[in-house]
Amino acid sequence: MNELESMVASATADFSAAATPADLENAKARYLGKAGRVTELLKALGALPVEEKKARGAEINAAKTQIEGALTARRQALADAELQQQLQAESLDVTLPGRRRGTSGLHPVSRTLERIEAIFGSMGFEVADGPEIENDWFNFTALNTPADHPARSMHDTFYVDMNSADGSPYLLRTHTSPMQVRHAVQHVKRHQALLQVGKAMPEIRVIAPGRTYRVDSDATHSPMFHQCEGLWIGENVSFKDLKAVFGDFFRTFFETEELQIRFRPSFFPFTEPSAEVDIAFGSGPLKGRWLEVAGSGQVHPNVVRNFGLDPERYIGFAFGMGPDRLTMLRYGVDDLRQFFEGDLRFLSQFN
Ligand code: 2NM
Repeated sequence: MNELESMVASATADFSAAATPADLENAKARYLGKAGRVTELLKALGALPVEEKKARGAEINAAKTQIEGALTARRQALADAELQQQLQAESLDVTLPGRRRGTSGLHPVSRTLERIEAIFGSMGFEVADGPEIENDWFNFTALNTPADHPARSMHDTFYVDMNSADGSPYLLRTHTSPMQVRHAVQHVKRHQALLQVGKAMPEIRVIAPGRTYRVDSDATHSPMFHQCEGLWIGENVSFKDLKAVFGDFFRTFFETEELQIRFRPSFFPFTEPSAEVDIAFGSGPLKGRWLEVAGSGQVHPNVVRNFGLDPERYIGFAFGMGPDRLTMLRYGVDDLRQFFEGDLRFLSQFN
């Protein structure tokens, strides 16, 4: 092997040994760079006699071409390897099944609440909203519930370890009536100008659906449960209107015309007289059985006064029902607790 051949062999070996493009460029510089071996040889040509220059130059250039060829081949090989590595790392198996997003749906009790709102909405009722943490006035006092009433005891009501402005502790609302009180007070304030000149105020017609809390837990009671209360106050609103509203509501809610309604005398602090409301289906698995579905009554004069109205002029009815219970009846569920355990195998059946 002559000197040029061994230089080509050595360059080829150096290039092969270069593991990265940077190593390769360093190796290249040793041969083809400004002070590289090929460049040095070409510079040395100047010192040769003219007749040797041409042949020697051709030999060196042939070696240079071989080295450049080896360099190009190695560059390509390194680039190919890098591409292969990248393809491997970013490989995507398009035959794998896609990630499932899954479908979602409403909680069965939410479905009931939506139905209640839609049905009462179609009868001209507004939907009230309000806080779940209440004070003593809105939850009890305004509703004519006396200080010694058992509902106010620690055994029945969840109290919050913080006092409201009047010095009594905040509590988790035990019914949705406080929303009705808030709504009625606002309504009366809004129409104060009419009332002051003795004109009739637009009727209060509102429902108050939402979460409520009581110290109670078994198959038919959950410490958190839902209520929907209703209130209709005007100058001429009577029990017959209540009966008509309930008839329309329950027939629409349960999608049957064969439905009976009856009222049984009862007692609530906020209504007088008061009545429990029972319904009986004319067909289906519960046919002919009286089912208690609501409490109701004519709003007590003290409560009407707390709304800011004159009970001699304004009168009406209120009612309260349990959307959880209505959901159980509509779907044939027998354990209330299933609604609140969050088991999707149960909950997804309603979607
Ligand atoms: C019931 C039964 C009877 C009721 C009363 C009121 C208000 F705000 F007018 F005083 N709201 N809801 C009421 C009346 C609730 O639940 C069983």
